[in-house]
Amino acid sequence: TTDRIQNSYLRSKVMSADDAASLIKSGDTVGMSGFTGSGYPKALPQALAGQIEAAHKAGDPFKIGLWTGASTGPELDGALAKADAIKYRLPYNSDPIEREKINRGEMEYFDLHLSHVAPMVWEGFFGNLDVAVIEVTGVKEDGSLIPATSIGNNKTWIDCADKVILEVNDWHDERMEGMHDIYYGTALPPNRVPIPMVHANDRIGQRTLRCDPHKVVGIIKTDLPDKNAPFPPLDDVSKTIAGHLMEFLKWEVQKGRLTNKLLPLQSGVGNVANAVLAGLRDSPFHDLMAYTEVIQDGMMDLIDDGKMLCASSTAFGMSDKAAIRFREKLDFYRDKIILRPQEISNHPEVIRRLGTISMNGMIEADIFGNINSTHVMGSRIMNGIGGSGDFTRNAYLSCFVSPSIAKKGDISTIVPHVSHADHITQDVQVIVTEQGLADLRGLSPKRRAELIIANCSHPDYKPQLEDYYERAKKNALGLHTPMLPSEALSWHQRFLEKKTMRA
Ligand code: 0RQ
Repeated sequence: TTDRIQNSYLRSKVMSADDAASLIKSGDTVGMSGFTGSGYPKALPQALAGQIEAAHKAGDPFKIGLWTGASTGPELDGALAKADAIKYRLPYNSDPIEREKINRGEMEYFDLHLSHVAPMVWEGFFGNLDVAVIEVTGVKEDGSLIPATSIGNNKTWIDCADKVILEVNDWHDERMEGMHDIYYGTALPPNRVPIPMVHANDRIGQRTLRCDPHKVVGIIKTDLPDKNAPFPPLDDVSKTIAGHLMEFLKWEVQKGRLTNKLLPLQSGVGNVANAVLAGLRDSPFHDLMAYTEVIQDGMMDLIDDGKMLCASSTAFGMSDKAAIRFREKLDFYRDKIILRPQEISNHPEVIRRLGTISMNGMIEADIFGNINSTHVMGSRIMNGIGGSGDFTRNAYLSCFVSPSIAKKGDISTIVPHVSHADHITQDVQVIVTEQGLADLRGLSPKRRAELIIANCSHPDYKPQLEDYYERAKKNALGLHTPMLPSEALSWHQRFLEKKTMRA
């Protein structure tokens, strides 16, 4: 990979992963690249994990703080969590080992809106960033960096960190150069100015990341693949949910509130979201755009079909198959895909201006339309809020999709009251399960409850919800949002005691 490092000064910084890892000290806060299974460093975190394990054996309680874009791969989060190397983590995680450690109380985790991370780091809210570890495709002669398959917070880590370590990864296709759009116009209050973006496919920045060469203390050469997770075949429940949403969007077109080009789409992670994208393939909609944070298989299919003109994102989240296709057809995709820093891909101002249609998964919804995206039974973190809050509050249409039951029917995802609130009722416009869709726009809490119970709840739980709601209407203190505090979380308590929410 030497020729991928075109700057001769930086070429002199090439070293082994072990040597680079030894530049990180106990107590350091490290900002690493990575968003979903894309563009995260792979060699250094594993070397660092080995060194930290050895330090622990020698009685040294070595730990670091770890900041990223979002979730990463097993070579990063998995390896460091396994080595008990992380004291503090932000802003999003989906690694199973790390999840266990967080839920056992062995690791501190701070979950925040993905668009907030970069500005809050700049504002100094989280303290000093000691080291940035960034995977890139190449280094240009002027020292600027060609990004890889995700941007995430890389710009901010490189700008804010005292030291920078690079992983130049040969596995990434050099032809990706030009797909990135790095905007350097953000500033802190009171000096902020509007972000000059009015279409999802506007380019407002530059193709490469700036980096002061004198901050670079080490470069590692690798050829390790991203971790692309397979998508299982679409199941009937997901297809039914997608079908309800397609009908709804067609109705919006009929009403004249949308055209067949819709508005820029944001789609969350997971199978249901992928099924919704698949549903768009056989729909009358065309000339679609995406303004999202993860480009997954379903979106690539839409671009291949000619249904989608452009997708703006901060990362890929592809299956192995889609990753191969991406390489084969990279010249075709180059002007149709734009990767941006996550403070721009998820920026509330831009999302509000473009008017996105956002579709995200959920853990549970309550009968008034509050959404829990993050916690099982109120206390066990699943992943994090990710970008769902950035998009939900600011979208033109904010939708949540989920099967109406989980864990073989022992859990109803429609409950009297959410056990944790991530998205409040005022932000949530549409809820869809395989049972049906509730369009909540303009409805008072009581009308929302009637519609959610009638359209979205599973038949096994509908009578139970109706019973609760009828009693709440009789006995609640106020009849604006009829709620019985002593019973509101009783379904969750029943599950904890009896392993089922069924009465
Ligand atoms: O667990 O795999 O052990 O069976 O949760 O559930 O139904 O497969 O749905 O993959 O879409 O995930 C909210 C977690 C949904 C996701 C969440 C269990 C269920 C299963 C997964 P098993 P499904 P999904 C852009 C936007 C927040 C971040 C976000 C998420 C597992 O969508 O992380 O939106 N969202 N980002 O059995 C107990 C319930 C449950 C439940 C589901 N009520 N109680 N367990 N499960 N409902 C992307 C980024 O920000 C990067």
